[in-house]
Amino acid sequence: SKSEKKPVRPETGNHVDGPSDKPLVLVTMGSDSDLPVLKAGLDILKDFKVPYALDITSAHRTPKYMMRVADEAAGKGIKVIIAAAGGAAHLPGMLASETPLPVIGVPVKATHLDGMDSLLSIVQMPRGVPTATVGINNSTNAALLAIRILGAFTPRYQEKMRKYQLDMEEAVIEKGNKLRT
Ligand code: RP5
Repeated sequence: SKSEKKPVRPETGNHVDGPSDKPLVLVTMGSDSDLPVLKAGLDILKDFKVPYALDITSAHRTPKYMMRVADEAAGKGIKVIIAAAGGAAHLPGMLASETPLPVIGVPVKATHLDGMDSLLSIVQMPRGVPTATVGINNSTNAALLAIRILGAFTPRYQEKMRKYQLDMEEAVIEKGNKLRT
């Protein structure tokens, strides 16, 4: 019957930045309700022309698929994983337990606890399984950190990061100039 039908297991990692580029960053989330929070980070990855893959891997609702994604990511050429989750936010830590890649967790404000639950679930990993953690809903910093990691061994990303920093500096100085005049 229909209710017994198992969902089709997708190929891990669909690819959004042009057919010839292999994704370097995997951006995944616990639920599609996290997607609006990830938008700012995805825009940064697009600006920096970083090929990325997007997926939904719920630690609690699709645990086997999540572990498969974590297991296969490095072999597929992924260099960094960004994982957003809210509430009992086990996704980034569980991914980090199964992949040797750096994992950056984005705590999502999703419950009555305003994201503190997600933040603490992600940041308080046991020794041995590091999971980088950015601020609540701060997918911008997750993307920028991922690009800094890529930049450590890819000069063009490091150069673009330098330019991003200089542009930011200039924008703040300009604002100060306006206030002072
Ligand atoms: C987590 O629970 C997701 O990461 C999401 O932030 C939160 C709420 O998910 P929904 O079931 O309300 O979409 O697993």
